[in-house]
Amino acid sequence: MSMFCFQCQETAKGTGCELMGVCGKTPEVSNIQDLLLFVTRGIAVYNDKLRKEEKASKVADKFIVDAMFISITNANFDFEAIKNKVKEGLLLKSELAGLLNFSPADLPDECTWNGDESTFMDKALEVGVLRTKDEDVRSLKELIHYGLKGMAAYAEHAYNLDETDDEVFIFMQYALAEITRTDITVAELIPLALETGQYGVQVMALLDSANTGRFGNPEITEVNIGAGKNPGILISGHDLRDIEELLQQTEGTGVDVYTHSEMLPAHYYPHLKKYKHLVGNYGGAWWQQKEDFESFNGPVLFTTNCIVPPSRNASYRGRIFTTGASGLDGAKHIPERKNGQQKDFSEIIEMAKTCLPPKEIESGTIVGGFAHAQVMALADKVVDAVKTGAIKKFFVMAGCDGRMKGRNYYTDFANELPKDTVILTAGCAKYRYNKLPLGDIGGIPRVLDAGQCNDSYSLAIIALKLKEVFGLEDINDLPIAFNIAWYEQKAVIVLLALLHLGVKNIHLGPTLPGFLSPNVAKVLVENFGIGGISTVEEDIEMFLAG
Ligand code: SF4
Ligand code: SF3
Repeated sequence: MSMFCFQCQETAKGTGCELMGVCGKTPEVSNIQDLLLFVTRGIAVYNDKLRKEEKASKVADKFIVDAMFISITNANFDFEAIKNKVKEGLLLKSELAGLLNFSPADLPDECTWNGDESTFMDKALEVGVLRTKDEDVRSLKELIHYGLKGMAAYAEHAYNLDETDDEVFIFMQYALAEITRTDITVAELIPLALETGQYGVQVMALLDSANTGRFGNPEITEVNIGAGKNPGILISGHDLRDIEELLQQTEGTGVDVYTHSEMLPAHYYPHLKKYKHLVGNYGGAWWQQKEDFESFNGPVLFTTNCIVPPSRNASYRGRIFTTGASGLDGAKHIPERKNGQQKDFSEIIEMAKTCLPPKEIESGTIVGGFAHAQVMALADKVVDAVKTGAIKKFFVMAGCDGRMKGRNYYTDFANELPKDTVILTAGCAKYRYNKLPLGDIGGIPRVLDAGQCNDSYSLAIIALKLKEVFGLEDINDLPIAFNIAWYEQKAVIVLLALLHLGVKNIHLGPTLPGFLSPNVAKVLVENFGIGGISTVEEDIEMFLAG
């Protein structure tokens, strides 16, 4: 075994990638990410202790968030960049150690290890997931770890929009410190996992306020999926500050901007859709990028996950740029903002001018923008439709898309749902059904897209408001079923957040996480009614009966 990773839904054989990541992550990258997480946990322990002396470091707050985000599935494949981050982390760790007024006796290995570069790869092999021998403790520690990675991603986007929440940083560091403990028990880890969900809600609320505060509330928008005549830049990932700056810098240059995958919801925000050269959304979900990028013809900018490493002969290889937590060896990385200046996208814009316009691969429009404020503006209509029986049930089908063949289930499920049901979606899971002609119910589209995966928060807010309107005691008494698709760790924080909000009977597919040990899975089934998926027919029958 040269690596071990089981953090995503596509993990090899459903149990773990051991030779090479199904995602394309090499053993070297996987191991250096493990080392980065190890050093990061050490930083968290120190900062947690320094906080008690009122000396917590803001630099550490940011470093931890960056490092966790870097290790999310499909975010960063750049070995050198991650190694440099480890070195930066080691320096920061010893700085923090020097700030403490006392020398704690029982520091974990995460704090005391301070190897030089020549020892990195040997140490990396000791500190990955399998360092925890007990499979239930390992399962819960990783569940929390993955939830924290999702939390870090959302905290980073909010940070980029100048919004932070100290409580989120404090919890993240406390939880990371807790999972360094070798004596921690299952009984302690279960409540910690649920508490992670509580801060998951908090960080999604923070990001919602950062996004809507700067860009306005998402509104119903028809998004063009065709192509125009100008050369274009395709922007992917989740960071709205990046797309805003790209739009500002491309204005008047004759270069159009298109969104890909999780950047689609940028079109729903008033202060982003106002840019006339934000022309449309190009292609499908992240895993279709190989075909989409070939035909796009212009440069592609990744602001976050999900990157699929291009093959050696991919024509678009030299057209890929990364920024933020994302990285890919061989791709140009656009550095962070400095001294209040914008990121400099000029090289991408100059490249775009030399490229052919995108080839049109489809035409028409898709509709979205049904985040909480917009749905609440339609509340009377929605409530009436429920009261008259025109809408019998809502299906929350938020989450991620992925390559697995079995994900056709979600297309079939959407197609087969009775016509008096409405799908509430968020995240790239929507690409399995957002171009189907599913119609509407009295003017309410049967697929209501709230936005990115973090906008699952909107779906929770909508559910809580409906609970209030219908005077119900329990969110589970609403006519809402949860059939969530997951892939990477942002879906883990969304799941933990829903559990924290008291949502029961969530079905998770296309397969249950490989990191859940049988005993941990049993706890989730018995206490929260979590289940997998079966056939479309059986599941629709089960959901409609429930
Ligand atoms: Fe495997 Fe997923 Fe880890 Fe990639 S992220 S190495 S596919 S488990
Ligand atoms: Fe998709 Fe990667 Fe998860 Fe933000 S872009 S939802 S998979």
